[in-house]
Amino acid sequence: MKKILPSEITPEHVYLSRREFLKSMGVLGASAALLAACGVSPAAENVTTVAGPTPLPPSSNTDELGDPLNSYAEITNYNNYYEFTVDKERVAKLAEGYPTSPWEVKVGGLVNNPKTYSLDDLRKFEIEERIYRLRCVEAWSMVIPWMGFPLSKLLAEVEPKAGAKYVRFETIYDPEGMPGIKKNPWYQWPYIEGLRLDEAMHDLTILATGLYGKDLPPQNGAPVRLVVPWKYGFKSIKSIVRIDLVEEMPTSLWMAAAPNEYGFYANVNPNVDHPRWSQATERRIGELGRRPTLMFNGYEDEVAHLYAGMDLSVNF
Ligand SMILES: Nc1nc2c(c(=O)[nH]1)N[C@H]1C(S)=C(S)[C@@H](COP(=O)(O)O)O[C@H]1N2
Ligand SMILES: [Mo]
Repeated sequence: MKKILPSEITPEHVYLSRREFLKSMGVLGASAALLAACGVSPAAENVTTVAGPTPLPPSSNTDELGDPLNSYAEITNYNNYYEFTVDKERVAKLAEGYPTSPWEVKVGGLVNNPKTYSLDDLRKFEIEERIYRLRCVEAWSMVIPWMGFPLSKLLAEVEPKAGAKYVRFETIYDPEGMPGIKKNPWYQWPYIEGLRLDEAMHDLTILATGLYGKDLPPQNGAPVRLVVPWKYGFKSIKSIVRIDLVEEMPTSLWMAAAPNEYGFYANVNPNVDHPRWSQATERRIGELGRRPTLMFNGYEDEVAHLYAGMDLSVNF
């Protein structure tokens, strides 16, 4: 099994000492032009930037395949977050200032130690950097330096009972604060997602609380969202308020909306087309042309064993 490169995982103390180092170099607070000149912040093209905080440089300019990170501006201005709007370039503006503190994540269901996590409780987990590809089912992709911690650490604290087979995640339901909910009433809100327990326990599966070394902005799912890099992006549910261990396979918002188009597993697979478009290639944001889509989004060595014996063209 392929190991995750050390460059993909930076414990917080290493991260913070990098920050101190950069501060001493006078890099922090420097202009975007200087950061770009240092080669740490690839310039965004075709993206209108909502004024935001200056990103901290991540530990590497590329993912483990050598592909460059997307810029902070790209990652925070081209979003899918239907609770706000279906227009990817307007999510940032509409989500600006959305209150994400205080916040609680209720973890329960089939567990021995149900617990409600405050933001302070979540901050007690050791934060790691994870540079992951995000491949949307719509066939665009980005490389994103997330900050977060393995979901398995949180699940270990609550102790799933023997009967727990799946994990069900729920996004905040706030029709007054999130204009897309009322504008798109045909969806079954709140946004729901699910994982099999072994997928949830896999080390690649994280709860992300930041990106580019900063707290997540609202448009990316603040204050805490799931990231499952080998699955289509819609599995990576944002702004989570509930996590339940359950016996039955949860029905996600997308399964309820279009079961023939969006399955429970939703593993990235270039050989199984969406009924309305090919999944063989993708458009990497910031690049011209298209690139081939990789099986399991390039994480095949790490995760293929989870699906041994399953027909992935049927269990999509
Ligand atoms: N609650 C919620 N989570 C969500 C979505 C959404 O509309 N609502 N969109 C999903 C989709 S389709 C994708 S591709 C990713 C996009 O994450 P990003 O905007 O941080 O790149 O979020 C996923 N999580
Ligand atoms: Mo997506």
